[in-house]
Amino acid sequence: AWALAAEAKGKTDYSRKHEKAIEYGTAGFRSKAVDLDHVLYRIGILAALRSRVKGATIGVMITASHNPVADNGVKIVDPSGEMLEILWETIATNLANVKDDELSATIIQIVDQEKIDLDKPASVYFGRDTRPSSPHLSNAAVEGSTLFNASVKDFGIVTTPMLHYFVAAYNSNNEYGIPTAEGYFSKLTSAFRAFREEVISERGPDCGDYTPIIVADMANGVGGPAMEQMAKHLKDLLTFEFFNVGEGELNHESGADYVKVRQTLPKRVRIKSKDRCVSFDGDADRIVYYYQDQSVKFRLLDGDRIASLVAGYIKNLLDIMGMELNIGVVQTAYANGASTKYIKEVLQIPVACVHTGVKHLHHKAQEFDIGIYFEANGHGTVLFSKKAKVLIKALREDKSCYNSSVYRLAGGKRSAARKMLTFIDMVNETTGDAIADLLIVETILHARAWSVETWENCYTDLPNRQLKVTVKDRNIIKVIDPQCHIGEPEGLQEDFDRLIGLFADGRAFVRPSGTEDVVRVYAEANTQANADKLAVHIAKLVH
Ligand code: NG1
Ligand code: ZN
Repeated sequence: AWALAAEAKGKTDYSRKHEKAIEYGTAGFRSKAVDLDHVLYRIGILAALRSRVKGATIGVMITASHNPVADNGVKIVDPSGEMLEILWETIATNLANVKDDELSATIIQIVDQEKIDLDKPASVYFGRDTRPSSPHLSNAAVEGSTLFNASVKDFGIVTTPMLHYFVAAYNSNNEYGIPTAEGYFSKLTSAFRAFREEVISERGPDCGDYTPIIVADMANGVGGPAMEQMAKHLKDLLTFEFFNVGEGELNHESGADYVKVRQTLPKRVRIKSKDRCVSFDGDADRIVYYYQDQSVKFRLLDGDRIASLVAGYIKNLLDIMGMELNIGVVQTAYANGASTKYIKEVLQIPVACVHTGVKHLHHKAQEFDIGIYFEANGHGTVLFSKKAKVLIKALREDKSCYNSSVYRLAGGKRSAARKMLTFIDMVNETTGDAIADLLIVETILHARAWSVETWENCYTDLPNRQLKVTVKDRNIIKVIDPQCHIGEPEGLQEDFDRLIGLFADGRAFVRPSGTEDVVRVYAEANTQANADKLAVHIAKLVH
């Protein structure tokens, strides 16, 4: 171990060239790409160690998602496709920040502390987004893993959720799926096709207000090539018109984050009134829907809408199946208040609120038999417990109804069970996945025979505004709960409360971002002008 650790230190290409500290945050490490050489190299080493601890393949994804093109980042994917365990986030932060001459000792410390046997095999899967800096950073990480004798498989340019899927599929001995791009597309699209056939065999081909045409803004990220492949599989069922598929700068004036935060159309997209449009983010783990109404007003259907749509439909299938499963929706403070109210009061489904950060939502959703989690920004998925899967499968196989007078009813139950099972195959249970989520939304809209407007009519969003404030040290702000009440600086929450009290339906909070050097401000109120005003006043209190 000492020999390897000493050799690790010797790689001068990947020496630490600056003193800036970096933290494994809500989405791994993120920073300016030029500052990341040593971080990627060290993460490559750490992934090789982690693989030995878990006795499984580990993933390393090089991306900075929706951030500008000059940024980059990296995150580790654990064996079942989930985010890196929290304890190891600290280990990763420490390893990324030590001085070059402390590197060997730090590696040895991890090896000792975690009782890692370096003679055991290790295996690491790599993926990266379309950033110009990604190939170089990927090489740095691959070198780190190879030095520590890991076998390495580089999937090249793939979406973040695809890499999560590859890791989960491989470690499940192909039970979750085949760990190749073709395996991924074929799993999702076969399920999509099977679901449609089930609906059409029941109802006939008439799908009411649903139209199978989608305008898709790919933000010049990995979603472009991936979606073009996916679309080929489904060309008889869905028609896509793609924009921002690689000709321009990544995430520039386009993509899910731009559309959501600015509440406006992406640039370089041609749409007609009522076209159903989607935007992905740069690594295709987020999706938002939108359209332009007759008065050319922009209408957004964000992650909260997707959660409501999915939760309502699943609850409906459960009712048909007569199955009592514990279903819940998980949101963060960024969820629109109207969506929370709708899910609780109209759908009668419990809603949990957790701290921002995908891992918090994912963990909470695992507590339900069916846990639906979405961030307002469009990142989310649906998780099904083992128990749920077993019960639904048993119902699908239930033949008792063949001889009974309740044939029709039982047939309906079995059909709902078949739908649920194909639905499970269509979601990416490892993480939010723009492609899988698009297929889910299209499936439900088609099954319900809804247009995008019918979907939007479920509830009316409370007007809201998000702002960013740059401060000297964003971490002096400490939030104490998922609703983002302020613990420190003392007295700030009281100032907020006084201000919020002046606005009808007012709600507002701030928190330090985990991915950018800013404090984020969110405000909601009865009118757009009031939401804007509240956000600006809150921002002033933070400055
Ligand atoms: P930060 O920068 O910590 O707000 C953003 C999103 C998170 C999450 C991470 C990536 C908002 C307000 N924040 O984090 O929800 O998606 O990126 O995991 O959308
Ligand atoms: Zn992303």
